[in-house]
Amino acid sequence: MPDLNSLAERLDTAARTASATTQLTAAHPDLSLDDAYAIQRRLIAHREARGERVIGMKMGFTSRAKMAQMGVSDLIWGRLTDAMQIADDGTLDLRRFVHPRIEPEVAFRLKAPLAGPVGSAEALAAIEAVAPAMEVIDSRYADFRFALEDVVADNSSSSAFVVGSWQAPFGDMSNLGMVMSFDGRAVQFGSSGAILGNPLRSLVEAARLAGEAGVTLEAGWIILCGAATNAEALRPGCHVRLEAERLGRVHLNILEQGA
Ligand code: OOG
Ligand code: MG
Repeated sequence: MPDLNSLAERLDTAARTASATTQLTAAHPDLSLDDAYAIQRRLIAHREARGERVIGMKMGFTSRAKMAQMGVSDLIWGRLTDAMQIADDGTLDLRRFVHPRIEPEVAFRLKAPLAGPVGSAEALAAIEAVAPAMEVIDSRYADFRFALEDVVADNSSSSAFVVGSWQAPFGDMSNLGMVMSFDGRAVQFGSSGAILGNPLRSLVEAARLAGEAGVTLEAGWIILCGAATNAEALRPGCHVRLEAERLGRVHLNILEQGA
């Protein structure tokens, strides 16, 4: 039986020191998905002990592009803490990460709690606001390679995120064009429809998966619905912009190395 506490500690150290570690499943091939979520919970407990606060949830592998890019085909989730949020047009120092990538997403902010099986109408009624967002993912595993259990234990690679201006949810969010650019050059483009057909569907799945784990999506929480396209490797000095139809723009500046 693997020692879940020590595995959580290993991942916490890897994240804090920006140094890659080996996949947990290499030494523990029978690690279960339940074990992986238990490790994730312990990993986040270390951060809470250092004063961080859970402010939301991220969904992963909600698009075919992401599943194909990472060779995984199950929905996963992770926890967002206040320390992970960067202000719109803020600056990020890549030295905090091992091999960070960025991806275009849609974010919801909740005005009512959600937990367990809910329908689309109930999920929509719980949304206070919607915004364009980008997630910075950084696997703590060497070469960004992992099995499903590894990535779940590693908080589903979540590392940082930036959210644009919030607005009230509107009728049809199922086919909004999204263009992510580096220094003005488009590097990824897609549609919000790539996210389970509609980002609203991702919220329904988030409530279901959270409910299975005994977690409630709380009022005020931010839910990242998952990337609409592949992730792009970040590089020093780069200016990243996401432009999303009807949702607007969100920006992130990457610090020059040595600055
Ligand atoms: C896992 C996280 C996936 C998404 O939006 O699909 C994810 C990874 O790709 O390392 O955040
Ligand atoms: Mg993501």
